[in-house]
Amino acid sequence: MNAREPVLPPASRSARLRQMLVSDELEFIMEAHNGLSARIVREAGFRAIWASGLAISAQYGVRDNNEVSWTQVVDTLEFMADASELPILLDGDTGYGNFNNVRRLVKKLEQRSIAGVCIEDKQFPKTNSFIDGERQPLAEMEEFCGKIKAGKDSQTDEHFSIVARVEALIAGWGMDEALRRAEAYRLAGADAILIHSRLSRPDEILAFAQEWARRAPLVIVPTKYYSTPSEVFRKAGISVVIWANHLIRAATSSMQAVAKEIHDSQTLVNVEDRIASVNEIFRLQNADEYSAAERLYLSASRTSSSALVLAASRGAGLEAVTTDRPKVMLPIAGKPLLRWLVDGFKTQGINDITVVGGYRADAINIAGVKVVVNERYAQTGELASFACAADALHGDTVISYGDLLFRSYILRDLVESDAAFSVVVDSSQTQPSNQSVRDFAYCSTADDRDLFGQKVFLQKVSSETQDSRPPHGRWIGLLNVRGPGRERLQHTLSEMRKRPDFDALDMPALLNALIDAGEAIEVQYVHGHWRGVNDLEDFRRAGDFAHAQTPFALGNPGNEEG
Ligand code: SPV
Ligand code: MG
Repeated sequence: MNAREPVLPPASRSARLRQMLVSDELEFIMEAHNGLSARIVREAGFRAIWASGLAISAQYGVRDNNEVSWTQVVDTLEFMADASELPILLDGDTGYGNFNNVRRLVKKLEQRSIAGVCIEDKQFPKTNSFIDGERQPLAEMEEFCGKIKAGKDSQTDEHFSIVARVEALIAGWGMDEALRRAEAYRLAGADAILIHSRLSRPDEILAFAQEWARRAPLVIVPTKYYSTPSEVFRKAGISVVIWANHLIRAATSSMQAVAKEIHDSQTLVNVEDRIASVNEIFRLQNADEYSAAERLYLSASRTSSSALVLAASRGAGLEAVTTDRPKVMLPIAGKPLLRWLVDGFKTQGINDITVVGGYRADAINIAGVKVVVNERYAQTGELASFACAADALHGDTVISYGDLLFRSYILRDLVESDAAFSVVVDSSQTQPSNQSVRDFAYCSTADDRDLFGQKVFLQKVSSETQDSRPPHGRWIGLLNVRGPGRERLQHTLSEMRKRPDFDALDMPALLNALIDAGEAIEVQYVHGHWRGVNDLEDFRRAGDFAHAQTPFALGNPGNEEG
């Protein structure tokens, strides 16, 4: 390129359509009737779209008699334009009224980036040309010229095209009338002439083209004379061929066959491999772009998007009640322990919930959760269970033991933390109260109401209390991972996987490894208000705690513990 040549912006849609009309090449335009078909036309390689009146009315299940209002057509075009960057030539029927309606139509089309409109010289309301075409009354020629002039005068985009469609051959008025009208429309300002025919051979179209002698671009719709080789059109000097209705017809025959097959066989098994996959639909809808945007924009929101619940264990000390189910499925105040937890997540807007099961994972039947199974649960610890789902983590995630009950503010405050890592520590538990209590937390500062608003960080989690130094509380089994914390957590986990003792490790080992790797884990202190279910005594008391969380109207006995 010459260094002094200006860099031109990509041509507008209207400029591209105009270029197709005036170029010496034979161009092809494909019908679309909604956003999805518009995208499919683009992906097939076409350079422009015919927004067919027949196809748009058909996809609404009504007739091609202006039963779809013009504003409904414009709304449909908006979806088509959004779904495809291609120029769209609207089949504008008769212009939906007189010259004034054409002016308003052009204005609205320009506002929606539609590249041009084709109007036909019939009367409103129109009927499709292939239904008793010869009986259809034509518009008065002068009146139609007025519509063309009005449309051209009202466009603000110089490239917007108005194609004038001559129906004289369809209506049986003969070649001379067709030529007379085409010339009048050209002189009125039409950017191209669409000459239509209902014959199965192209003879009258070719005769017209010869007489016309390229006075203005010529557009044809060979629906009826479809067997004519395109080379014939090229030689005849046709500018644009419109394939006018083939996607609505393809969709129709495909839908008819599939509906019948499913109805008759009462199964999906015969059709699944013959139809577009659901993922293909997602792709056409540009679902990936949404996910990327979500990562970009929603990560700043204060809501964690997902939760991971560790629920692989049977529960030491709970063998008597867990022969047929894992601990998380024990009934607490009328519903499984895991249901309490899941409901708690949902209350905070966390709906993407994964549960890692192990022992009797088959018995985890909680609606609204994904279950991942640690098949080696009997030989492995918590960390190996976590690792089964850790690679799939995305977005902000709360990682939770499965045997927790807690007051809702605990989770709310945790997910509102801005920190890459944050944990909940109960400062009321600094002494081993029973055999199973572990996960003692050592923090940068002890819990102190005067500290309100100051940051406290985790230094170590240990199952042993250190004689020299009492712990500051107990980690209750909730970890929030936010923003860039996720990848750092995954990295630390992959390092730990190399350790020979990996199978024996628990979640505190992961917290300690993060701390050793220099991560700051923020502590959110609580003072009670939660329960773990570690043994039969916990199980018995959990019911009272859970009852206290239910609304008053459900018979809250009001004896909350903790
Ligand atoms: C349309 O596609 O709606 C057309 C072309 O107008 S035809 O149906 O052939 O008249
Ligand atoms: Mg039409």
